Amino acid sequence: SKSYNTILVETRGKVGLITLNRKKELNALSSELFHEVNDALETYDSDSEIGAIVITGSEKAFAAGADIKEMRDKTFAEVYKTNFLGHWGRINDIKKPTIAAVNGYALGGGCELAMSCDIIYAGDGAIFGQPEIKLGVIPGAGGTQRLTRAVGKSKAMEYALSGRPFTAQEAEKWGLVSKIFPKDQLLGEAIKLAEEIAGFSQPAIQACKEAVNSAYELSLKEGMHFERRLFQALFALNDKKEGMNAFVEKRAPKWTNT
Ligand code: CO8
Repeated sequence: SKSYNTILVETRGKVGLITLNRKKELNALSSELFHEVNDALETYDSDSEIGAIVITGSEKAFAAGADIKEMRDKTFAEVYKTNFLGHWGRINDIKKPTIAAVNGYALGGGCELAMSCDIIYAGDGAIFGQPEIKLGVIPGAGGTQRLTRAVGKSKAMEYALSGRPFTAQEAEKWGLVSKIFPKDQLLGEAIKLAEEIAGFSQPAIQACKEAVNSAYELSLKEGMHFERRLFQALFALNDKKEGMNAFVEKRAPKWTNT
């Protein structure tokens, strides 16, 4: 696999694992790091052997946010004209399921990166937050949008306006995080889930992700319509035939992703 400066990539069966690797800087999300994450995500997304992607950091930090040292001297004109960090949005176009395995700090852009993933699993000591207000700015990659949709207005306001951190236990209780594990078991559990997902028919998984994501964009009526149309469309797949035949014949299905 490719070698990068700020991340490690490794394939585990059908799972692509991306490990943020600026340990000393607590995985501060420099432009270079995010470009490398995008490149790794897009490479896995177009690799037919890969069915799901896990993003993780170190034990101390998933990521402590955008790189403040990189941002410090930038002016409005500069960031506006170059659409600074606009490339962070590329993760939203990844078709395969992404799981964030969060140990330690997930602050600012780190919290936003985790929220950009489809599922968040957290280690029991993980700390989340949107502390941008303390730097005289606001979240820029979904902290005011995804957090609000995930936990509701009052909590999103409370934490974005105060910059206070919140714990893995709180995040799980509010539904931002789907499960918590002891920190040394976290990555194994995230990979296990990813393996399970990667074991299904890829086009069905892709449709399922697309349908869930549409719940953020569409009215209930339009979303139900879109879901039903995707459901019906999947009847065109060989994998639909195989999945249902295998059930009736009491055997394991052999997916062909067609
Ligand atoms: N950027 C740059 N360097 C960082 C960052 C960061 N976000 N976080 C930590 N570091 C560096 C520290 O400067 C330090 O470096 P050095 O050793 O050279 O002094 C090293 O990492 C270790 O950090 P600490 O010594 O501070 O470690 P502590 O254990 O004392 O504290 C904390 C850990 C609490 C996580 C602390 O480091 C901290 O508060 N970090 C900053 C958190 C933060 O404010 N994050 C938000 C950044 S702004 C943002 O993310 C905006 C996203 C917008 C995206 C827009 C896309 C379009």
